Amino acid sequence: MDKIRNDWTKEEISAIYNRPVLELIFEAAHTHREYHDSREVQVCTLLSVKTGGCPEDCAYCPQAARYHTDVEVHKLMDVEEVLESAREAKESGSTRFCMGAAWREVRDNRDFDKVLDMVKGVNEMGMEVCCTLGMLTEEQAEKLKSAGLYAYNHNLDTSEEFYSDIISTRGYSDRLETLDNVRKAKISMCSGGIIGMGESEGDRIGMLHTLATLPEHPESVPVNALVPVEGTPLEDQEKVSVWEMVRMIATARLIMPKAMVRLSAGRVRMNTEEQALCFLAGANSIFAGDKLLTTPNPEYKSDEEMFQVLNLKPRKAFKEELPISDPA
Ligand code: SAM
Ligand code: DTB
Ligand code: SF4
Repeated sequence: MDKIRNDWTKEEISAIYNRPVLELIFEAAHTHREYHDSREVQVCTLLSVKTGGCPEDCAYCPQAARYHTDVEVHKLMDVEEVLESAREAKESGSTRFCMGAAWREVRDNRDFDKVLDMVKGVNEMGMEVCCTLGMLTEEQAEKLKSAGLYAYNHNLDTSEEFYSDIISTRGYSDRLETLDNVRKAKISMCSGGIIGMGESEGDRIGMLHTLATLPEHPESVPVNALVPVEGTPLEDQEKVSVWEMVRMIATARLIMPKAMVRLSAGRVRMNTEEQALCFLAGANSIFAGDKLLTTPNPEYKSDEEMFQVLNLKPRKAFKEELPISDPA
């Protein structure tokens, strides 16, 4: 097993990304089997606990207040309602429950206290609790940790160079600062990005480079394909080819071998064969349930069928994210 490296250069990452695709898949599949049980895929559930009306201008996002999309604004949900959803997710086989809020940043107010109660409640159910709430201070990260938060999702989305083409209301360094606060609070880090926003190959490599050269790799790296939403500036972006998803996933797998690589948004436009290639390339997690935060996702039933066809099984909660000793 090769040493985990944090000193990747962009040239090295680019050479991996550009390998002949079948070779790239083969190598990523090999590394995947060294570090993970390749028959297992973690099933996670998302819930938008506070929807729409966001002051940020992220060009991909249906929840930004300034774009006219079909998303209806909804204030922060009640704790009980959220816990009920988490129970249902658990019953359907999810082991990670991720609560998203359309906030620019967390504020120290009653809504945050409510989120802390949600975290506590979901943690008590024995699921990995994740939140994605925007920017966090170190103190807020510590409060979330004390309430039982397992992971925090905060995506870099793209490269530092392309970032300002997509978002003007905050900078790349703000993103990195929150990730640092998450690390300091010893919360598991989930950070990845989106492809299909008009970025170059260099931007994709740049984002992977930033993630893979952090002092510690994120434990979880979501790879999203843009879901173009009417009313957003990116509504007319073309669908990315499966080979681009495969290259992103395989490269992430090879340079951050221990991370969970999540085949996130965009699955509604992929068939089973295309998703199978992503699993072969090293993806080992999906979001289940017919909705992501606000956009459609495959139905439980079709994912169940896919798991059967591909002989995949849902991964248990809190499983050690380390090498398996006996891959029998
Ligand atoms: N407001 C918080 C933030 O921006 O960090 C949390 C919620 S935000 C919706 C979480 C992530 O969803 C974004 O960072 C982005 O990567 C992803 N996302 C949002 N809209 C998307 C879309 N249309 N297609 C693909 N991914 C999307
Ligand atoms: C991530 O990288 N993808 C998920 C999760 N983290 C929060 C969100 C995808 C959202 C897609 C757009 C929507 O449904 O609103
Ligand atoms: Fe707001 Fe997050 Fe959407 Fe950006 S991605 S507009 S911060 S909800």
